[in-house]
Order: sequence, then C-alpha cells, then structure tokens
Amino acid sequence: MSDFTLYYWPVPFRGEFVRAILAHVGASVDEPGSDAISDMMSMDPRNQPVPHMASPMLVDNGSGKAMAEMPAICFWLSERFDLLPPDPHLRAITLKIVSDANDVLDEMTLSGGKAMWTEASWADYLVRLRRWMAIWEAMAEQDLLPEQPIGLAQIVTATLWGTMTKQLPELRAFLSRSPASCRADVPHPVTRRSCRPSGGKPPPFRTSLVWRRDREITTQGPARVGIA
Ligand SMILES: N[C@@H](CCC(=O)N[C@@H](CS)C(=O)NCC(=O)O)C(=O)O
Repeated sequence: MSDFTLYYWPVPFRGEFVRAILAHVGASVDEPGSDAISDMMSMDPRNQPVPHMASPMLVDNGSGKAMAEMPAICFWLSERFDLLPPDPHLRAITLKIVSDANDVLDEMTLSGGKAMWTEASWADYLVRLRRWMAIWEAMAEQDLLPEQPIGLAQIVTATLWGTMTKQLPELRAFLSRSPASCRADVPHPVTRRSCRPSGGKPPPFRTSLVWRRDREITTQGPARVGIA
C-alpha cells in the first residue's frame, strides 16, 4: 500500500503542489482515476474521509486521516515532514505564498475553466500576471523567500512558476521583462496569434480550458494549455 492516496484530476493545477511535496519527501502516492474523484465528491459529506467540496483531497494510508483544501493539505504535510520555518512570521509568510499561488492558479484557469480567454482579455491579464511575478521577486529581495532551506514556500514557488512556464513557454521571456514593459505582445495561448491590449478596464476573464462533465479538463483550439 502506498503512503498516501491523492484524489486529484490528471491535470497540473492545485493537486500539482501536493504531488511536488510528496515527491520532495519521497513519499509514495496512489492517484485513483477521475471516476473515483467524482464519486468521492458526490458522496455524503458524513461518509467522506474528510468532509469536503472539491479535490484535491489527500488520505494518509497509515493513519486513515485525510485533508482537503490545497493550503491545508500543504500545511499538514509540511508540519509532518518539517518543511516550515520556525519563525512565526516566516510561517505566516509561507501560508501567504501558498494562498497567493492558489489565487494565481485560479486566475490563470479562470476558476477551473468556467469561462474562456479571449485574445483581448488575455492581453489585458498579462499586466496582472506580471505583477504577481513582481510580488514574488520582491519577496525574494526582502529575504522572505530565501533559496535555502528548501521548504514549503520554495516548493510551491517552483511548482507554480515552473509548471506555468513549462506549459506556456512564451511566458518565460515575458516574465523576465520589467513590469513597465508588461503590456507587451505575448501570443494568445490557444490561437498563438499576437494580440494587443484593449485599453481601459479589462473585460471579464475567459479561458481556453473547458471543464467537462466527465470532470476532465481539455482545451479548445490547436494548442494545449496548462495540461501536462
Ligand atoms: N478551495 C479549494 C478549491 C478546490 C477546487 O476548486 N478544485 C477544483 C480543481 S482545481 C475542482 O475539483 N473543482 C470541481 C468542483 O468544484 O466541482 C482548494 O483550494 O483546494
């Protein structure tokens, strides 16, 4: 039997942080398929391993204890595998970083694919995405995110930006630019066409990701976005 069972879709979104922590500490993990996740999510909360709405949900097969909500899972594992700094302020900073990462992911996937990006909304969103990156850079400059020791904050940071730039390689160069030039041209992730910001207030976000009834995430158009 594996050390843990992770209920999460076969996509590199919230569950990817949990996968990264488990890989870092060398724990073995099983991932049941999408049907098992759907069944788990529709179960009576009184019968779930821990009452929850949506995946990720992690079960410790040794103790039978379980946790849901991505930041709570990250903290549970980090307490157990000693991935948190001792200083109370830096511990809270770590929680902030995990919460920030959850926010970025939600924005990039437009709440798990509930809407579609347009070329104009994508161009507008790049300003905000670059600001997120600037926030991470400022944290590092203020020694709130040291390179060592490797703990939860570092694993979450590497997983968020590493996965994003792996899945959307055009973003790597863009995120290296100064915040002042962030309204530059980055091709739309699906059409790959260059697009210009619309100016004024950004329209509602839309995504290329589709949340299908069978609970898998797929893309529209010729390019794959945010999927391993
Ligand atoms: N606040 C939860 C959000 C969980 C969540 O939205 N999970 C998504 C996948 S990333 C999901 O399974 N959504 C399906 C649903 O809510 O029905 C967390 O941070 O873990």
